[in-house]
Amino acid sequence: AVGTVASIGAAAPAAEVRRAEVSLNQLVPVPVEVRTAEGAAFELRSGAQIQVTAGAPGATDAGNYLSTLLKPATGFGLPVKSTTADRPGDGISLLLGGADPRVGAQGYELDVTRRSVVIRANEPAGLFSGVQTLRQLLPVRIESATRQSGPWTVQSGHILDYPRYAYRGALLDVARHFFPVETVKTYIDNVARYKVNYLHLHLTDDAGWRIAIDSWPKLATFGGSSGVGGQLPGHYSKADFREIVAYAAARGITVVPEIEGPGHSQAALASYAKLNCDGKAKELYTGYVPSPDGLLCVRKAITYKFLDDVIREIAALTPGPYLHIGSDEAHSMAPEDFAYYISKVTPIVRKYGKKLIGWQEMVSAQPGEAIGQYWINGVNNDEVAAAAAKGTKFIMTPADHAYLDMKYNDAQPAYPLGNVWAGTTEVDDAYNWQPDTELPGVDESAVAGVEAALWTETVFALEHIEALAFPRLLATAEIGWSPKSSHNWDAFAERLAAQGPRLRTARVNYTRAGGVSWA
Ligand code: TNX
Repeated sequence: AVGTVASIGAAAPAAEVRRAEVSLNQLVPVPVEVRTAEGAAFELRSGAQIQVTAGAPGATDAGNYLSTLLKPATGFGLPVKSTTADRPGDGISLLLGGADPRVGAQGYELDVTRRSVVIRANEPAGLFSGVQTLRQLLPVRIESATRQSGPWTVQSGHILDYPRYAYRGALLDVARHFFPVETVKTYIDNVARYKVNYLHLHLTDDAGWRIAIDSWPKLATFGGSSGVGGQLPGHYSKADFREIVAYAAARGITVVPEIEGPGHSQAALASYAKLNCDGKAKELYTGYVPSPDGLLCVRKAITYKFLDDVIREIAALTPGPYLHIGSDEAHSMAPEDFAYYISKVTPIVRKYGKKLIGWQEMVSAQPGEAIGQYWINGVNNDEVAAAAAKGTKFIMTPADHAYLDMKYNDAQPAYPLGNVWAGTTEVDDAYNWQPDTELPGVDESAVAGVEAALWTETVFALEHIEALAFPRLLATAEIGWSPKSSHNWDAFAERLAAQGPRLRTARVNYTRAGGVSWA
């Protein structure tokens, strides 16, 4: 129903009163509390301003982001102005401080009346989330890159919203195949829509080293000169990486860099002979499965000089709190050697001021200060449960639900696009799980958050990334954000269907996956 016109009382100005096109009940992820109000919708008009709390750079950032999002389709100027008023007047306001304590550091309140939209949060993160909510409440054509006609309505009402988990990640593997900065930016743009707040970049693997390290330059120039199947070589300069970090931050997203070891390290071993136990450089690896020769030489001192240099340089490029050290699938390594490696790398990460995240294989060996990332059932369940009992927190990325590189179904062609080792994953498989019951011994108190992982052995281009990630990333995003009590496939599927036209208008190459009545 586009722009239904209702009449208002004789005392009111003789303006049209519009009804909104989008309901407050259509959001992904679904908010904690929604109250719709009867009556006129808010309408964004050409003279509108975005008022932000004065003296709060985070509010200005969120305001600038909102302004940038709304300009192309509306054609409006939407200047961002500082305000000291606690209750500013008409238009859109993004206010920092004084939100309901229940919304915490990442939540927000949204109040929409005929005259104004007010987003209030305690921290900038909450304003960024509120901006995404507001964006989804505007008509679908707000997503167009070219000017569209209004009216730009938002349904009146109140939303109080905050995440179930503080960490809601998206992993992008830029190591198996390298993706240019522009591709990463587009992915950031589109995961941000669903309140993802961490971008985990898998920067190194057997098939490629993708980030410039000044003290070990051949890692990038040689180690980055190939990829799986020999295809899509490349690496980020430090300036490129800083650009990604800044672009993400301007959308409320923190980058988590991953430097893999002790397995998945053949690109480094090929770049420097001295990193190898036998002093001979390995060949570049182009295989699809983990290289059997991709293990660092853990008893050699130079290995830790190398790691100290790399982690120092990566930490200096990373404003966020976390640094991921990999640690998966070093199965052929003796457990003492693996434990030795973890015991050496842990203090390096600490020394450079970062919190360590590692894949679940690490938990038996690390002293408890790190965050584990769960990805596979049946490898070390008991160790994971024991670590959780001692206080280790886990990011949950179960491969059979949250691996975006799995094929949707067997009807999909074998190549390219998608693995099957963890089974096929339709949208309902991506949605029907719970982080606190996925693994015995890992209950709600042990869950730091969730992450959807896009490995790229079979992925060559942005259109592939998008076809795999959308819509399944929305399932992980909703599990990570929305209250457990709201978890309901039918309700999700209905709201998800309404995202289709929005993604299409935004030129996101989503898959019209089965089980959803796509609009
Ligand atoms: C397992 S997840 C891996 C990745 C692969 C992925 C392919 C993890 C910690 N290891 O190296 O890319 O499967 O699905």
